[in-house]
Amino acid sequence: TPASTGLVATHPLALATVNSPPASVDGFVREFLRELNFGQGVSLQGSTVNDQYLALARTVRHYLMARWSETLRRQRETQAKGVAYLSAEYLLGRQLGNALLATDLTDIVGEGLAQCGIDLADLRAQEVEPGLGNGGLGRLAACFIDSLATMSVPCIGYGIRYEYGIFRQTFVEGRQVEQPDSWLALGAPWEFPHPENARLISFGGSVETTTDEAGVERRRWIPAWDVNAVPYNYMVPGYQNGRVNTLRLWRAQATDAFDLKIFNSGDYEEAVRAQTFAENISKVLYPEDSTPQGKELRLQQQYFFVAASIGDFLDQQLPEDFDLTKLPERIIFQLNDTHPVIGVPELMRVLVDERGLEWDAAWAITQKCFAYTCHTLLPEALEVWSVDLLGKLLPRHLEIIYRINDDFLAEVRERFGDDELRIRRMSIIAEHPERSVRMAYLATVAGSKVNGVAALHSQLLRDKVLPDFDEFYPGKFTNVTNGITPRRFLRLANPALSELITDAIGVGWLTDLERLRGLESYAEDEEFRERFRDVKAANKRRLDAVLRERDGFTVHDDHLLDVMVKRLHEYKRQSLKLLHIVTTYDRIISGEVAAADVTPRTFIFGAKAAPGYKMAKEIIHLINAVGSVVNADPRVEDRLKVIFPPNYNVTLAEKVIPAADLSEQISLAGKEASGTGNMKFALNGALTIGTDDGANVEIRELVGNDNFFLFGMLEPQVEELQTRGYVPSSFYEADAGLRRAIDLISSGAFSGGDRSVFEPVVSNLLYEDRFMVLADYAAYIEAQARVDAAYSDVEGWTRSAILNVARSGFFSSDRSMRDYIERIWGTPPSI
Ligand code: F58
Repeated sequence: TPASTGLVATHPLALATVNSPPASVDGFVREFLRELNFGQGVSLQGSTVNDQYLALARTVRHYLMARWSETLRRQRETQAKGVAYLSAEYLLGRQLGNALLATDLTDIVGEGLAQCGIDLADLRAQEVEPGLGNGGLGRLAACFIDSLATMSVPCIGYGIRYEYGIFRQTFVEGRQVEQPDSWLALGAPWEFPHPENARLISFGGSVETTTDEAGVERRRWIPAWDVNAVPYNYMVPGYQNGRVNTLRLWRAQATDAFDLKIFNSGDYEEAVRAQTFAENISKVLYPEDSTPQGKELRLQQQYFFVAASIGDFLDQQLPEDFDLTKLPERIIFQLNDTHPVIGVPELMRVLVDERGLEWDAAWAITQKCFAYTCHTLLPEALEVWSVDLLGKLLPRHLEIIYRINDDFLAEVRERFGDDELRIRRMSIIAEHPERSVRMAYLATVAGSKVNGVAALHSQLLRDKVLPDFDEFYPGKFTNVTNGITPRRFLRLANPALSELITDAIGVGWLTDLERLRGLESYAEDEEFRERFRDVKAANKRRLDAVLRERDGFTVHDDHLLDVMVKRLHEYKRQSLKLLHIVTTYDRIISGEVAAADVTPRTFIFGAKAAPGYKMAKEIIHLINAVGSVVNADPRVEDRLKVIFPPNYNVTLAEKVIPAADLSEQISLAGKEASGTGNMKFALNGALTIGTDDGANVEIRELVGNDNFFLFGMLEPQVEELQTRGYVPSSFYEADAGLRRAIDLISSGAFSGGDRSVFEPVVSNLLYEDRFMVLADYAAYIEAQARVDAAYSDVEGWTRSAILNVARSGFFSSDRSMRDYIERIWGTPPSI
């Protein structure tokens, strides 16, 4: 509620909610200089690039302010149903370019800055991206909130304002070394902190039974310690549509009001210790990309942001007299993976303990207010919390979870009788190896819908991961295939291609991406194909400039650019890509093929490994080692280059993807839930070499078999080989090419003759190979030969690349949002 002074405004300017600066070059320059002088406190002449960037960001923000204020006002007035997207991660990427695009100010700002003697590009380059996510899951959240704003759907994104985002990766002698990501150090011009709206979030303590005035027994949580959650608001501008939604990230701040709590709880030690560490809660993003660790701090983070968000929604976004039984008509809390699932018992606690609702009424509301998105198939990635830990940190929530489980299992018994095996399988509480809460099960029981992130993934989720639940809850499971925002990943990242597209099919495609279909006929237009190739070559030169300056790498614009960028994980199989490189290299140096007959290729890797993931780090080391040897070998000069720029992030992705010819999507079938990089490449005119996995399946269906290089086992074949018994060394024995590649690595050729260095990687492949790299090797090499042949037909390749762009409209996150609205949320777009 806005603070009121009780005075009545009479000045005409004071009557507008927000006064927008004029959208003209002069208007901009005036506003910009005002920010520089009075915001930064410097003269233009005395300003640094950082001063100028901060002043520009704040100036651009001014242009969004009126839209934001109007969006909030309208929402308060209409109380339209909206989405609260709950996500522990938002991998936003740089904000400036997107804000300029949303306000259509790029030209005015470029011109105004030029008149001040400043190059807009220099200021863009000054921005440090907020890396508040690990990879696909965090980037997906960022794409979704962009689309919702652009489609005028009411949405609040809720998350954590980590002081340190995903670590900055450096290489020391080819090995990954992590550095802290101090993204806030030079200023944070996009955020609006609101310490006055801080919320108190409690932890620990115990639960007691009390009797209320009506003589009814009620459970009451007596927490031991607490922390303030301070909201930081960020604008989420829609694309040139006058709408600005909100992203609200919470920062933990120590409270000083703990003396009384200590008194009450008597647990002095815990209270003091926890108080000291309270601020650690939003200190750093966990850099684990697939195996969640059952660390207490992580559970604290999860509860911290979810409790703050649910509380904020109920107390701040709803009218005071709101009838809570109508909550499902007003909001849907979308759970981005299991990280926010503790919100389920939290909403129950608030409704029952604080708002006095009966359990059944509260449960009926809760079940309609949540929906759950699963992002994985790896069993080790399914989050569980030990009952000990959960009970210590959130004793009342544990009780509530037990009650939910009891009621649920009673229903299961009613349907299936005392089928103890089934009951044990379906229980939210696992008994082994230790008693723990299965968060995915809790989310499935509580959620109105459960969705996977690509067609194949959703099917496997139903068939393999949660089959009992699928049987028990017909209609609960659904699919929404992921998407990517074309604003950032086509219009901003690839302005040259965007212009070419608009030249061909006119405007309008950026918010209606299926219109790219109109490009299909241009695939047959020779002049268009030439222009398309020119764009690709220009993007390679742009990448060359970026990488030269950044890391000293060069990119040739006449090489096939073969790119694998994603987190380093064994299931994604960077080592398969590596075996292809080593094989190609070996064939040349052994004289089996003439260098001149090999397609000139530059291989680009980008990948961070979780700091504790040993094997992933060994593979990074091996990629760098192979790169050093190959790049220095005159026998393959100008034919093969391997480059691995450190610290792959959204900013670098925006430069790499538009330059790529070949997109590597080579996970073991049945392991990659969806992938979203795969979509970005196709949309930017790269052809995919890929397995039948995740969203690759849908990409291939859409772009056509002839424009996609499929290889490898299908998921059922993977299953079958697993059951039959997979012996990786038998593939080594049977394939001479594979043997030579592996032997070359073992020989020490990439480790200065030291055979021990990469021994762990080699033995893992030969004797374990959980993700069947060796089994798919031959098929992969054969598919790469198809790539070479196709690439040698310049016109044919260009035709395929254009068709990839033309047929990728489906992968707009706008479409994903329409699917969520229709299949899960039931939120009407509001204007
Ligand atoms: C990814 N998951 C999937 N998890 O692997 C990918 O296939 C999918 O396209 C993407 O989600 C979006 O749906 C992923 O990125 C994480 O990073 C989690 C971070 C926190 C710990 C557990 C993994």
